[in-house]
Amino acid sequence: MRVIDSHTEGEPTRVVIDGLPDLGKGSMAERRRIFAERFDHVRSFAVNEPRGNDAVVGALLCEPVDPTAAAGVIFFNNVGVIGMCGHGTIGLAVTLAHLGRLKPGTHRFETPVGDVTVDLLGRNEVEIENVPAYRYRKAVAVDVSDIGTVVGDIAWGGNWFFLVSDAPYALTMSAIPSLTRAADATMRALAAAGIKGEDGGKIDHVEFFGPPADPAANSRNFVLCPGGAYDRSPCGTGTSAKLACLAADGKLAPGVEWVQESIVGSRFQAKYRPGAEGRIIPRIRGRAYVVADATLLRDANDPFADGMRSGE
Ligand code: PYC
Repeated sequence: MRVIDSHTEGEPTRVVIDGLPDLGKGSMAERRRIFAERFDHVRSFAVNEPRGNDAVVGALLCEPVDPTAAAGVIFFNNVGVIGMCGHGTIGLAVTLAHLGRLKPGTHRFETPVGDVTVDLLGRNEVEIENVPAYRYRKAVAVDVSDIGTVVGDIAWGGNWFFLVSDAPYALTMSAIPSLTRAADATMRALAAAGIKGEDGGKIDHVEFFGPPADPAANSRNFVLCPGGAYDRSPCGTGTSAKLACLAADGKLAPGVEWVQESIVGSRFQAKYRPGAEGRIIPRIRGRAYVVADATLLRDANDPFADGMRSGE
């Protein structure tokens, strides 16, 4: 399997260029279903140890359904498939540019949750227009063991998020273990209480917010992804969900820039335009860098041939 690795504002993306299973010619949602049901071992092979680690997000590069789209893509991680991935889309665009397959300008990628527009601004800089985002519920309270009542908004940004304005710990790198435990406990408490997204989907990302370290940014976040790894970038879908909440509260006008800082201090520049039915159309700008062009090998005698998670 040939892969190109990159990172977007610190968060890794592994694009599978060659050697992916035949997922048919259906929509990206249909191909994602087939990938999840029949090829979970391939997912684990591609991103888990010993070839990857819990933070790696994989991106299967697919032929698009509509030939006028530049690419189709299915995102996945250490535990399963995900909907959209903002940092992964930026990583994919920079990877395709690195391969000479994408020129500067505006392109469309198909994802399982809708089409996204990609502006390749330079070798490393990309602005994406995400799928429509919206806040589903405001100020939802949940009882979390060891923490108490946690109040947050539920919003869609291409994945389901629970957004907590007041992080339970200072948003510093030394607090990452505590933040991870608190976010994981919050995610479990939401599931135990039967609190879901509007379509019944699991809320599988928890986002804590606090003041930025750099006064040039508007906010700093910590985002826990499904599978227990935290996002090193400010999270493209999470920042989209944040914009939807800010817009719903009348705290950010269309077109005004919002700078979201991540837990490692990297940044996305974000803004939105109004969409249909009270939704917003977020735009997220960030930078990605290619770090490896590799072939993943499989030895049938290897007891961990299909990958494993050391945390399991
Ligand atoms: O950037 O949207 C994102 C994302 C989702 C999971 C990890 N990164």
